[in-house]
Amino acid sequence: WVMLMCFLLLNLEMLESTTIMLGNYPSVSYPKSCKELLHLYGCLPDGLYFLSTSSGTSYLTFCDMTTDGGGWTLVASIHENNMYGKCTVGDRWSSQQGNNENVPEGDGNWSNKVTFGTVEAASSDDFKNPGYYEIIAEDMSVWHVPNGANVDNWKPSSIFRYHTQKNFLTQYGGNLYNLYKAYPVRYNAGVCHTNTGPSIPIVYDFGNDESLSTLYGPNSKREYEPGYITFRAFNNEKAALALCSGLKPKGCNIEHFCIGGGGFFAEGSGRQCGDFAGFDWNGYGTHSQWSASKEMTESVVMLFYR
Ligand code: 3S6
Ligand code: CA
Ligand code: CA
Ligand code: CA
Repeated sequence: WVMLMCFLLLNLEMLESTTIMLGNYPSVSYPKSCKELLHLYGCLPDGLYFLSTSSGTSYLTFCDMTTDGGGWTLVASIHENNMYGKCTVGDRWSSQQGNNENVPEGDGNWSNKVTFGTVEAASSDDFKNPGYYEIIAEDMSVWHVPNGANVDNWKPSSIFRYHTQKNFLTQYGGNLYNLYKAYPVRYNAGVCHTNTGPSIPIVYDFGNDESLSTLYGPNSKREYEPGYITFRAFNNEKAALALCSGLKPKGCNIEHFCIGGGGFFAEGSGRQCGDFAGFDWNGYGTHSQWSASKEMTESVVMLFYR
């Protein structure tokens, strides 16, 4: 039944947006999230759709309409454009202003309303849309997608995918914008262990506990517990890291397996400042000691809300 309905609905191509007349000026508004959109139509394929904010901004983004019932809105991607550039151009999720103790929050994008990028380029550059701060969501899904992959290949080519399932975002203001207001990604705003933000259990959609150890370095394996997503943690030198994907830190050398961050990393004279911090500590893509694998280093981290 569901399959048949799905087929019929998709073939009707009944996707139309609502047109509201404001005086003589036509203004178009779309659903606020992929979840709302899916509820309107019952069944839709994965792909690009228009959404609107409450203030009337329309934007195109990707909806995962199938994983675990679908309704997942892509709100951000974290892309490392130059692993050798340490807090240089393109390090929007840490700092583009150099490793600098006087700029402890770096670019501040985890907790502001600055948007950047386009959905079509979300695997080739950083992406952040208004949904990041506008949508009130309950759960998150994360995809690690090879750099440069085309939209249709994002899901099939992902090297790691998972989601949360217990509405954790409700406790943190419904989105990452509010979560990071409460847990600032700022150098020296806390210390390792004591001030670690929430660690939320995950359900794997592609990959497992073991595949994490093929993505992060062998030394890192001793410093984390797989099966979680962790928000805002500090390393040994009080550098703030924004997101630890797939794990909960146990040790304090988290710069090798957590991403995003503030604007200052004390260890190694800034050798670990940037969107993928210290993923290349023991060489680029070597997967030896603390270094992540080449496939992890060259994959973008996509964040979805539902
Ligand atoms: C298993 C080797 C530990 O070596 C340490 O890692 C070394 O003392 C530090 O300089 C280095 C980094 O802090 C790793 O993050
Ligand atoms: Ca960089
Ligand atoms: Ca970047
Ligand atoms: Ca370290």
